[in-house]
Amino acid sequence: MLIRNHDHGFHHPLASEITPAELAQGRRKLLQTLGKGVAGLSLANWTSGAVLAQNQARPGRLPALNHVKSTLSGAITMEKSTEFKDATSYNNFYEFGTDKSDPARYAHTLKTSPWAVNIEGLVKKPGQYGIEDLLKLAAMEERIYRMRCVEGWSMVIPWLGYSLAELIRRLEPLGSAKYVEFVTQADRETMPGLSSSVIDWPYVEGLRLDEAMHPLTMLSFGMYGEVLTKQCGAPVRLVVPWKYGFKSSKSIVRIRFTDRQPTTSWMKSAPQEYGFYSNVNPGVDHPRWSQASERRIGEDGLFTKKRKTLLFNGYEAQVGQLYAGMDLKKYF
Ligand SMILES: Nc1nc2c(c(=O)[nH]1)N[C@H]1C(S)=C(S)[C@@H](COP(=O)(O)O)O[C@H]1N2
Ligand SMILES: [Mo]
Repeated sequence: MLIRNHDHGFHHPLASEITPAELAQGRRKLLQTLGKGVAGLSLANWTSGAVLAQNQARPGRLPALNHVKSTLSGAITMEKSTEFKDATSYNNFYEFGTDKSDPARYAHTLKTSPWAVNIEGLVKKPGQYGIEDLLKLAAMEERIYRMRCVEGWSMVIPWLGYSLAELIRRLEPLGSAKYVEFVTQADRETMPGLSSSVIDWPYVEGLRLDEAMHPLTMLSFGMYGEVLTKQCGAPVRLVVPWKYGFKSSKSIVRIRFTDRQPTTSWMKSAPQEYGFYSNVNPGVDHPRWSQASERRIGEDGLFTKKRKTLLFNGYEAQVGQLYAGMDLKKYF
């Protein structure tokens, strides 16, 4: 599971993999693009000029997003960030296949423009919100979060976005709203993984309203200073750093406020393995493996001693109160 295959043909080559000739060509393209103005940036045709930084799209890379460093407690870990190439080549995005290298190989077909998120259910301001408006809704911050996948690997990612609470507050949830459901893109034309029935598509996730409103919960549009790569959930995804990775739904198209706990895709396919909460907890094992330790992608080899997993993935000081008095073995 942890042996990585580096021979997987990127569709957005990394700067380090580009030859001098390609570099020169890329520079020419960039100059042409700059001549046309921001609107001419093909990679960024889904995003708005307002949030793009001055000096865009290094050859072979995605357009930059203007941002400030977050001052939120717990938003910056001092641990070293995972290499961009590792964070974008070892992924879970079942809509493009179940192999860790499938998203990097196949997600280029994902159509991110036009894109809108439908807001539904128990809110005063439902409706369709275009990605351009969501990008401008609140100050874009960089937050460096520790992430932990249920399968035992972890990463450190510099995300760009803002607290989901910024959006939720503006939508004015009704008093009866207790949960938020996130539904993601499911398009047979562009997502080859949908032909498999591992998941009852579309991929659905959910949070309790107070978890969704917690300042650490992010609506993310970018990573490493740039717009999100497709394999990482472009153009907009959730980031919930104290929960296992599968709670962070990618390529969101619908957000629904409800009074009942949503039935998530993973609860449907294996309820005894994946609970609604799925808080990172070294003391609660997955039925088929231990959750006590982890390997950091790109840093820990197969024979390195594993790292100890932390309760709430190390964010206990920030989020522990949300679960005061709850039996975490029962509500796993
Ligand atoms: N739509 C969608 N979102 C998804 C998934 C998926 O298969 N489909 N996989 C989840 C899982 S299991 C993990 S670990 C994270 C992985 O995010 P990353 O590839 O950016 O590390 O995305 C989550 N979000
Ligand atoms: Mo995961």
